[in-house]
Amino acid sequence: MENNIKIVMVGDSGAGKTSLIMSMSNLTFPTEYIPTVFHNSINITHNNINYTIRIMDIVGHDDYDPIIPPNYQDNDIFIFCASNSDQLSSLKSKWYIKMKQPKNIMFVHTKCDTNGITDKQIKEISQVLKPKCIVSCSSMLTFKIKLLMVKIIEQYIELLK
Ligand SMILES: Nc1nc2c(ncn2[C@@H]2O[C@H](COP(=O)(O)OP(=O)(O)OP(=O)(O)O)[C@@H](O)[C@H]2O)c(=O)[nH]1
Ligand SMILES: [Mg+2]
Repeated sequence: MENNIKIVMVGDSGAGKTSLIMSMSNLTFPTEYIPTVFHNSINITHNNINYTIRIMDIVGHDDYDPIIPPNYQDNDIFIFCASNSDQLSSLKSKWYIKMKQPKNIMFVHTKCDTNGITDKQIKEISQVLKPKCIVSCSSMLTFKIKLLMVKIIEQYIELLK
């Protein structure tokens, strides 16, 4: 059986989406700024099972119209990213609506090394997004990046049930 996990990265410009993908791909931190819309593929083995995580990176800048992947399916996982209050607000007011209120959301508190979001704020946003899971991580420190990947796989397995 092919285990293709499809991910859509969502969030404002500067939320750290591309850095997160790079960090998951290489477990290193990119030093160049890369504004991006691209597909990325990560192979990972977990409990002796091979998975391919296919990630669609969405550019967060207002100059670009955010695009919902044309081949969007119900079992895609949407990773909603924010590293500060403003980005958190637009997840609610902009992205959640633009993405058509997806069901399978994982909330990722990016750049957790900067302490830009409080536990209280995470609780508040969770009431709106109703994420299946919440991970605070730092691409820069490669902190909890592996955990995030495991959570993605667990979420995928859950969706297959
Ligand atoms: N301190 C810190 N900075 C980070 C971290 N991750 C990303 N950054 C910085 O945040 C900035 C934005 O990161 P990107 O990954 O390009 O953000 P993005 O969400 O892809 O932005 P767009 O492509 O414009 O939508 C860059 O300057 C990164 O170096 C982190 O974990 N900690
Ligand atoms: Mg980017």
